Amino acid sequence: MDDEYLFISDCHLDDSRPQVTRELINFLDVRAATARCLYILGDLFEVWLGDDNPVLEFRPVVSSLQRLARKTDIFFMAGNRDFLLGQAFAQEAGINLLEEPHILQLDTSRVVLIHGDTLCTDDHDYQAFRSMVRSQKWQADFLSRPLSERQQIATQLRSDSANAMSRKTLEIMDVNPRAVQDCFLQNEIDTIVHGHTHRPAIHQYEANRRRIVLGNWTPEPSYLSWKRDQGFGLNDLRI
Ligand SMILES: [Mn+2]
Repeated sequence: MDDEYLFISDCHLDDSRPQVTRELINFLDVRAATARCLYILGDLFEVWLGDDNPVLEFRPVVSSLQRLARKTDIFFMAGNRDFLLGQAFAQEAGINLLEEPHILQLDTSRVVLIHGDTLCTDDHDYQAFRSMVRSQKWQADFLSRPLSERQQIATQLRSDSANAMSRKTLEIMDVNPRAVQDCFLQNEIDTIVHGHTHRPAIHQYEANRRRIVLGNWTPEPSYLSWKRDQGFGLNDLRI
């Protein structure tokens, strides 16, 4: 029981989907409470405008994280929607921020944890956008603006992204096979765990390598577990 590791991503919490928020709180309070570690690999929130923006709808999530943090080590890695989540929020919620990529040794497996968007290299527009918003200059400028203005910018960026996505093929928005191979080699690992693409699966490659894709929580909440002697398993939360 105490050596169990859990992984989730892409809950996309949003006040328009209170059911997902309730399911996450239940997961944190019950399922995750017996685990040793919980890794949240990005896009926990649909949008994050900065730690100074008090989102009342998410206060129960913060309380749950605080309760869980007394028993379970919680780690968070940013996604493409909540990359502005910072140290102030982490400290309050009792979670530890991780830089991407993060390497984890689980028994004989060397695992890399990433959000997953860096593997989608066929999406050139998105990669250019990512470089812009991940730069310190852009972030400092964005966070210096009043909340109302940040909200407007975020809404505009999201509608631009939705428009662009409607013109892209499914292949462009999935991982690039070459980027996957590079990820194995550069990090000298045998297992990649990531979210982002919303295509939960365990892919096997040559040389005993594998890529585990976490599911998105809308519409079906799910999580990945790892235990010594059992290995990895993708689990549906509603069963
Ligand atoms: Mn994502």
